[in-house]
Order: sequence, then C-alpha cells, then structure tokens
Amino acid sequence: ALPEVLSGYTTVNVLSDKARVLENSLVSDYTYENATVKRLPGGKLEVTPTKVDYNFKVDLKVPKTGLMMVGLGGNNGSTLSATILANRYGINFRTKAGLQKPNYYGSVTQASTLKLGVDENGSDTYAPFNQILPMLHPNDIVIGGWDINSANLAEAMERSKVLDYDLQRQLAKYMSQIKPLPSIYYPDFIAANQSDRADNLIDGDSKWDHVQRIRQDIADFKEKNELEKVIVVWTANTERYAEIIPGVNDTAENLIKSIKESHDEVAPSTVFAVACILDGVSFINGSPQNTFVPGCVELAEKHKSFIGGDDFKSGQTKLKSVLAQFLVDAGIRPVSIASYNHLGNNDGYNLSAPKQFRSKEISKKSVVDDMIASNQILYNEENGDHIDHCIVIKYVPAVGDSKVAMDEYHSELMMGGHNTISIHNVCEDSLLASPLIIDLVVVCEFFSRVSYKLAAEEDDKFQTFYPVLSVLSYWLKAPLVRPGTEAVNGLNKQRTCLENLLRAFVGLGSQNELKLEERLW
Ligand code: NAI
Ligand code: DG6
Repeated sequence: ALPEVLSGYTTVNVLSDKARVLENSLVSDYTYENATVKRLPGGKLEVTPTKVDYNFKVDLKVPKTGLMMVGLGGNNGSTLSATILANRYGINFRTKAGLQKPNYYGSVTQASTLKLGVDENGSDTYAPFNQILPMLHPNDIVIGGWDINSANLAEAMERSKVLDYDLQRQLAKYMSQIKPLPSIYYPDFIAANQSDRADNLIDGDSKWDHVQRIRQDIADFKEKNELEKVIVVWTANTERYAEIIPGVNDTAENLIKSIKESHDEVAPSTVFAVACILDGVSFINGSPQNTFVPGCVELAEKHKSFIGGDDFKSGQTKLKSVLAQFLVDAGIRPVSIASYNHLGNNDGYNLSAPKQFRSKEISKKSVVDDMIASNQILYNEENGDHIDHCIVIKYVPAVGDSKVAMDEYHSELMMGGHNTISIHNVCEDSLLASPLIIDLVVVCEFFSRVSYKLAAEEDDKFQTFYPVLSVLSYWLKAPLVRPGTEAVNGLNKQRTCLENLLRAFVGLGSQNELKLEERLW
C-alpha cells in the first residue's frame, strides 16, 4: 500500500497492488498490451494481441532545478520569467478589468486535471495533473539563460509589450536583476533584420570554443544556484534549416569534427544542443529549425541525454491537431487547409525572411501527415492521398504580440457535398507559448526521473527512456521521434499517452471510457 509514503508528496493516494515504494522510488508492474498487424494477400489484416510485462520506477524526490533559456530576452523568455516571479511572490496587479491574480492558465501540468476514476455515486472524479506523482513546481524553477541582446529582463519585458503595465511596474525590481549571458550569433542562420539586436556576444569564432563556453555557463549557473539539475530550452529566433551533408552532420563523430572545424553548416542551436548533450543536460528545441541533425540525435543516444523538439505547438497548430483528426476520424475528407497568420512581434519580424519562414512552414505543415496516413478509405491512390495545405505568415507590426490566425478547412462530404469550417482566432502569442515552456520543463524533468526494465530482468537493469523524449509531443508542432519511427500529431492521442503512462507509474490501468457501471445491468 502506498498511502503514507506518497501522501507526503501529492494529494492523491493510489491503493494498488501493482505499485510499491522502495526507498525513495515508486516501482510499478505494468503489462503493455498491444497488437501486431499483418497484411495478408487479398487485403485481409491479421491481428495478434501482444503483451509485455514491465516494471517502471519513479524517483520520488524532485530536484532543485534551473531553466536556462536561449533567447531569454525575447517575448517568450521575458514573459515566462515574469509569470514565474509574479506567481512566486504572489504579485496581484490591476488591469482595466479589475484586480488580476497571477496564475498558470494554459499549462497542462499546472491548470488541467486527469480523471482518476469514479466516486461512490459513479461520478467521474478528477485530480490536478501535477498531483498524481511528485513534479517540479514552476514557482521553484531558477531562471537563467542567454541572449544575443544585452537588455536586462525588465527592459526586455517592456520591449515585448505583453504584460500589463501595473505588473511590469511591480516586477521591474526583480526582473532587472536577471541579465542574459552573452550568446553566439552566426548571422547566416537568422533573419538579417535581427542584426541590430546582436550586442551581447561570446568572443571568438571557434564553434568548439563556443561549445565549451556554453558548458561552462551551465556548470557555473548550476553551482551558483546550488542546483541539482538544469534544463535548457531554445526559445531564440527561428533559424534557417541546416543542410544535411554527409561527412559534416550525418553522424555524431562527423558533427563533433565539424564543430571543431567551425563548419558553416553548424547552427547556433545545434552548438547549444551539443554542449548540453555532452554534459547530460536535457535540451528542448522550441523553434522549428532542424537543430537535431542526424549527428546530434546520434550524440544524444550515445550520451543517453534527453532531447525534445521541435517548435512549440501553441494555437493554430494545436487546434489543427484536434480539428483535422476529428474530421478524418468522423469519416469526413479534408481536401484543403489554408492557414493564415499575421503578427507584429519580433518573431514575426524574423519570420518575414524567406528562409526562416520556410522552417516554420515545414513544421506547421507536417501536423496532418499521420492523420492522412491513418485513413485509406479517404486517402488513397484513386481519390488522392494528400491535403492541399497552405501556410501564410505576414508581419504586421501594429498588432504586436496579438497574433491573428485564420484557417479554412474545406472537406468533402457524402455524395460529393462539401463542408467548410472557417476559424478566426486572435491570441496573445507569448501568453499562449510561455505555459508550454513550463510544461515541457516539468514533464522533461519528471521523465528524467523515470526508469524501466522488463519484469523478468534483475533490478540492476533499470534504464532511462530513449533519449528522444517523444512524450513531449503534445507541446510540439513537429515532434522529434526516434529515427525510423513516425510522429504522432493528434493532440488527444498525445495526451492519452501521457495520462496512461502516469497511471502506469502508480499502478493503475490505462484510461478507458467504458463506463460499464452505467452500461451493464
Ligand atoms: P523573440 O524574437 O521575441 O525572441 C527571441 C530571442 O532570441 C530574441 O531576444 C533574440 O535576441 C534572441 N536570440 C536570437 N538568436 C539567439 C542566439 N543565437 N542565442 C541567444 N539568443 C538569441 O521570439 P519569441 O516570440 O520569444 O519566440 C521565440 C521562438 O519560439 C521563435 O523561434 C518562435 O518561432 C518560437 N515559437 C514561438 C511561439 C509563440 O507563440 N510565441 C510558438 C511556437 C514557436
Ligand atoms: C506565426 O506563425 C509565428 C509563429 O511563431 C507562431 O506564433 C507559432 O509558431 C505558433 O504557431 P501555432 O501554429 O502553434 O499557433
């Protein structure tokens, strides 16, 4: 039984004979049930159920954790830092609508719930997502990071024009103390229009020296703040794609060699990722570029260091990962999706350059690929096997951080009919994106405390998850997955995976909506 021990950490006690506390860990037994499918001649499918028995182990102690953001002085970096400080110090502020209390709305881990089961009346009963197992609280995250611009965070917050004046005024004394560390700027990778920002740079041109400097920055930050763990998130400008060149960035060895030779095709984000991987520091890419070139993924495998990416999935794409899935699952055939965006923040300014726009276009487009592949009745050689998917982004300075997203989903119905859904969404870009950074950090930190083994194996066989943390996909537009496997884009599938893993870790079976209590006599 778990109650006394786990109740010290969370508000949920799970009484399961499939989980037990051993020292400071929770160990559970889990049978993974799946099925293998074989295509037989003539088109029949043969399905064989499979079962594998695993043990999971969760280290219950939450470490003191630091978050270092690359692009700390940007809209996301400054908005997230301000939000954490406002929550930590309980700073209420006045808006034209009255008194506003700080909160973490938009964060799955902080503001959403999970269904645990039914109460004595048969009613579904929920608990906060972060109360099932011990998780990092955002108020406890120590903030730091780098930016090519030297503005302190009070100045950066003012420049980003996201938060209300009364909050900015009260936060200034805390925010002004946080100053981004100098960073690396390879002008060819981000838009030329960003050059005026680049006044806070690490000296020298050697990319290998840059790797070493970043490693030192992380070590210093860890020591100064007495941290047990650091997670690094790229929330800097979108870069252009790096060319994948055999011999340059195709293997771990070649990538390291190329960095040592300061090869032109090694992007700043890859330099940061490599620095982190070499020291086992988890690195998450919140932008769309191909930071994780094949050599970088191989390096992460070698060092068993967690990586996650790419591109925060905040508004338009998040909705697409629900709506397109809904249409296809309803047997309706989307034939075109036209997605327009305009925004007036610095991200929009950077994306007004063609190569940086192209990176974003690729990640925004990829989100429906697996949905098309899942339905051969709707998508096949005869009917056509693609959706006309058009992505437009325009920079309109006047709207600032209030991004406008307009989408048209045009679908084919029964008997040649059509259905067109038009969506108009105005949102504050950075207030949608910042909570995702919290979730990515909290969930990444949590999974770095999880290990598993086959049930039949000895205890010394526990090992961590595969380094590409695809469980983070919920928050990412173009989920990075293990090479050779396919990304899951549907938002509900992504959440179901997370939910069921959490349940497995505490000895509960997978979530189901069978409701047999109600449906059977
Ligand atoms: P931003 O332009 O306000 O901030 C980016 C910051 O990165 C700037 O302060 C810039 O000086 C800095 N920077 C550029 N290159 C750097 C380098 N090599 N090292 C350190 N700092 C560097 O952009 P914002 O709005 O904060 O977005 C950040 C990233 O997140 C962008 O790539 C954006 O596409 C991506 N993203 C944003 C979403 C949102 O809704 N805000 C959603 C999805 C992705
Ligand atoms: C305009 O597309 C700028 C982008 O950085 C978006 O704000 C960001 O990629 C969010 O996109 P989405 O599709 O998740 O709302």
